[in-house]
Amino acid sequence: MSFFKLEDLRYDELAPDGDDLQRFYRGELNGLVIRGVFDPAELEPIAERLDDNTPGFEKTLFPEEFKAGFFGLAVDMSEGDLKRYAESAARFRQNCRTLFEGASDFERRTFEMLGKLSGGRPVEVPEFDDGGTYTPATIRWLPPGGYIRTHCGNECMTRPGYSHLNRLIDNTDQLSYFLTIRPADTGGELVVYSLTFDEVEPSQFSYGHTDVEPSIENYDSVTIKPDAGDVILFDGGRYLHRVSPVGGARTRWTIGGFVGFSQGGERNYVWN
Ligand SMILES: O=C(O)CCC(=O)C(=O)O
Repeated sequence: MSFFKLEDLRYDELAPDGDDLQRFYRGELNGLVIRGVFDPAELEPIAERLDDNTPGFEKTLFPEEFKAGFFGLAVDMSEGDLKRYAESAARFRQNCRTLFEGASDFERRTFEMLGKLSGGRPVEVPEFDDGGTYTPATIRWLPPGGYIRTHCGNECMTRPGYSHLNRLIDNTDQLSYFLTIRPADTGGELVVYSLTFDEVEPSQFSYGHTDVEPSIENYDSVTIKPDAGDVILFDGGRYLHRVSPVGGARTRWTIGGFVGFSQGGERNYVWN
C-alpha cells in the first residue's frame, strides 16, 4: 500500500457539504485530484495571456538554478514586509480578475470548490487589521528546463512573513492547492515523497529552507500530473515534494497556494 492516500474525483461529483479538509487533518487523506474544475478550452487562452503577461503581473524569481519563477509575491518570501505584501496582493487579485475575464472567475470557482470540501465552513482570505488582504494564490511559471526543488509548505511558518498569519491559522499543518492552467508537454510532474517535515534533521536546512536533495531519492514517492482544468489539493505542508523539469516547448502554468484551518477550526483560510 502506498504511503500516500490519493483520491481522484470529478468537480461535478463533489457533495455540497463534504468534509475532505478535515479528513486531511485526521490523516485519512493525503491528496485529492479534482478533475474538470475549469474547462480546458477556457484555460488555453489564459495560458497564452500568461505567456505574454498581458495583465502585467509582477514577477518573483525562484533561485536561479530553478530557471523558473512566479507571478505575484508570496507572503513567506516577503521578508516580513507585510505592507508591501498587502499592496502586491491587491494588485495580484485585480490582475487575476482581468486574466480570467471571459472564463469562470478564478477566486469564485476556487472558493466554491473549497466550500464544498470544508463541511460548510466559511472559506476566506485572511485580512490585516487595516482591511488589506492576503492573496489567495500566485501563479507558477515553469518554462522548458524549469523545475522546483524539493520543499514543503510547513517550513514557510518559520519565516518572518508569517508573523501575522501564525496568529490566525492552525499551525499543525497547511495544505497546498494548484489549478493546472497548462501542463508541461513532457515532465513537469508533481513528485511527492514519503519524507515529512517533522522528520527533516536540523542539518538538512540551509538558510531556513529544507535542503534534502542528496538523500530524497531514498524515499518512496508518488508522481502526479493533473491535466488543464484539474486542481490538486494535497498535504504539501507535511510531505516534501518537488516539480520535475519541464520538457517540450511550452511553459507550464499553475495557479494556487495554501489552505488551512483557523485557530479553533471554525473557518478555512486560503493564502499564498
Ligand atoms: O506547480 C505545482 O504543481 C506545485 C508548485 C509547488 O509545489 C509550490 O510552488 O510550492
